[in-house]
Amino acid sequence: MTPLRGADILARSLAAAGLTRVFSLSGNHIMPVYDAAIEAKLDITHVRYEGAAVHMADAWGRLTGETGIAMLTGGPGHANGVGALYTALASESPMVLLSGHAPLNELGRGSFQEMRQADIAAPLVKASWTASSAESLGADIAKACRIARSGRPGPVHLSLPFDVLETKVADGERALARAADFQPTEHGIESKVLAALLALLQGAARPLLVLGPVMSHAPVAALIGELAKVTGVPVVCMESPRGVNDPALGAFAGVLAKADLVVLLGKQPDFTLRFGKAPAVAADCRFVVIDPEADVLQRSVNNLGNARVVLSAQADTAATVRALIKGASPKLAPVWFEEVTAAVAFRPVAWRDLHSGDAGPVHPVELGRAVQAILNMSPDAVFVADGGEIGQWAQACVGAPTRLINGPGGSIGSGVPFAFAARMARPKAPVIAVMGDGAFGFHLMEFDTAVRSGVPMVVVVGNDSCWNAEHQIQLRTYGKARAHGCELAGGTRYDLAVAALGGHGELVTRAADLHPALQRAMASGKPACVNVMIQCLPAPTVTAATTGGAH
Ligand SMILES: Cc1ncc(C[n+]2csc(CCOP(=O)(O)OP(=O)(O)O)c2C)c(N)n1
Ligand SMILES: [Mg+2]
Repeated sequence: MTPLRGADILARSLAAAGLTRVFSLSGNHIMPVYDAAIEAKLDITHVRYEGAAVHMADAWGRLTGETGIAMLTGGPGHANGVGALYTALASESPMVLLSGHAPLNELGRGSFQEMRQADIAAPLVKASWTASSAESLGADIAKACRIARSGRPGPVHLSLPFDVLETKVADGERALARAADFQPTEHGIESKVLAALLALLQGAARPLLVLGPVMSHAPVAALIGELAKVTGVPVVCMESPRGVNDPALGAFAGVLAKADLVVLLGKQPDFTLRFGKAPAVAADCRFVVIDPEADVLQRSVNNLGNARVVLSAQADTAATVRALIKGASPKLAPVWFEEVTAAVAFRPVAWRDLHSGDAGPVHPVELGRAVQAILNMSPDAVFVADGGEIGQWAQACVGAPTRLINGPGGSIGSGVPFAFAARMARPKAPVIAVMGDGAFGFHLMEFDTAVRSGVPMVVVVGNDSCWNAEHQIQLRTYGKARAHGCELAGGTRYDLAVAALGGHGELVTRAADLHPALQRAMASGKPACVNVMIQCLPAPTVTAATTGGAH
């Protein structure tokens, strides 16, 4: 019998499941876990602000398919971190937030940093609870990871009372969780539902398969192309709060309006799909709704109206996609398939030859072009986009097999922690983030984390000295004379700030210098910031009808 502390049971259970990467900011309540991490061989990345640890665990979850683990201290540490859970929830990212917590034997008596932590996290996660004993900590962490990866993936919170972490369990080995206890459950699509779905696809003239955000995660993203190929039905994965007008989907809105059957696989007919109402979707378009969660399924059917939903069923998204790939015989509607493919790939012709010249500032399209050239050199490159208008430009102009964006939650600021975690997950791959100057400021200090950890990601700042997305709202809604309060200091040298933290900095004021600056940043072997002075433009709206031509 080996006596183990609760903290050892937690740390060793995580290690048994291969979850050794922990993104953390220390604090009194979790120091027993830091101590237990030595024997358990957990690798702790110590960040500079709690929200960054949560964003890193989110990115880790999306990139690896493992549960990302963030660990914060109790009270204010927990409170600082929970906001970042919203991004993970909306992007269906499997992660667990572990937070230290006041000891159970002091609760209600004014304990240090005592707070109703599980209640605070509850609306932002799939499940949220406080561990009640050292004996059950192994089962708790396994359950948290199982919930995070089952059904619609998402974040889970577990609070860790200090006395629970410190209590010694006489037969500690017996309390450890095993790798199998962490495995998610899968809920596949019933064969008769699959048959009905395939028949509906065959019978439709202009069908569309629309997938929810989980299908953009790296371990399953390649299934999107396969699904389109095998079924012969156009497939779109939606993960932007700009919805049908997501510039990364080109002129998709135009073809969506023509569809006669829209199959939603884990995709909710929410604001991003204009609730499925005309004119975004034709009034007589029929819907199939497959969703992992019964309550979401019901809400989706209610949003669309019973009469328009010809088939609805509960099943996991990736499992359904796999079943479709296995069961489908190709549909022969090449004209429609080509029309949708061309619409999604469509970008205004004028962008192709767009050049701002030597005077600068750089046009966002030129910035995108230069980043794309670097990403193209490596098939496992990761592209991260964040920020307001520049984020939209970047997403319209840059593509990569692995892309991480702040997602349907629409919360800016995660780009630096995302890029850091991506480079950690893929130590040999180029990782380039494009961010706004506003968004960049949220987690600038994580360059210190990157320098300490030797993680050389490249972050390109589209510097327009402005919170431009909000400035554009002011211009559109209230007029130029009433646009105020959204300026940032002119031409801030973010590159020098990063260099001061021990990273590599590049300043770019004209397009011709972009490519060499990016190359130097990549070659530096350091975490790098390429600070690009850009034009302050509204985000692109891509519609085939108004732009005349495609490339
Ligand atoms: C957490 C969070 N805070 C505020 C906002 C509102 N918001 C969206 S875009 C934006 C401006 C971002 O500025 P920047 O990153 O410089 O990009 P730009 O629009 O200037 O290209 C703001 C404040 C948000 N979406 N998320
Ligand atoms: Mg800006």
